[in-house]
Amino acid sequence: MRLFFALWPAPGTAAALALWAAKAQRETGGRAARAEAIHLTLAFLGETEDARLSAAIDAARSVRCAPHALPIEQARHWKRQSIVWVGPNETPAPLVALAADLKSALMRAGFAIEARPFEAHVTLIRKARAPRALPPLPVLDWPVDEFLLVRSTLSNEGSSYTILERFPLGA
Ligand code: 2AM
Repeated sequence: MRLFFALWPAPGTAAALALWAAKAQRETGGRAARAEAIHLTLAFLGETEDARLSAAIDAARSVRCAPHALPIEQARHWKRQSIVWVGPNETPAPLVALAADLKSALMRAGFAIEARPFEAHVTLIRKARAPRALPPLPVLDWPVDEFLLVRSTLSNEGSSYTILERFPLGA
């Protein structure tokens, strides 16, 4: 199974982001994310044996984090990855801690998590050319009160995602 941990926006926020992505895509070409596929990756496990699923769930259950908000304040194009993403100007401290604690717990459980630092970003367009300008972002509300373990299935139409487990954040 191809697995990752992520934050998922509420349907209204996802719809607003998808609408923005469709507008931005006129500038950049490429493939805009479907509303139901929009997420922020916290930790990417990649191909994982079925037998290791419960170890990943136990590791995630050990993580503590206060609920907070994810501000969506900037939209950027990354040339190297050819993506357009949106995210906060500065990653909120609780989210930095959540990603770091999750990564540590997963590593202690024997998962090989990549060393590259966490950069909170929500990919909205893939295979995107550099835009002259991106449309202004709408005002969005993305409360972070849980994180998810998600299975990614690749197909010709792109990735589809199945939520395997939810981890509520407590105070
Ligand atoms: P991306 O949006 O920056 O491409 C599901 O595939 C999620 O996991 C995507 O959000 C993707 O991030 C991330 N992802 C895919 N492959 C990855 C990898 N090899 N390392 C880290 N994150 C990855």
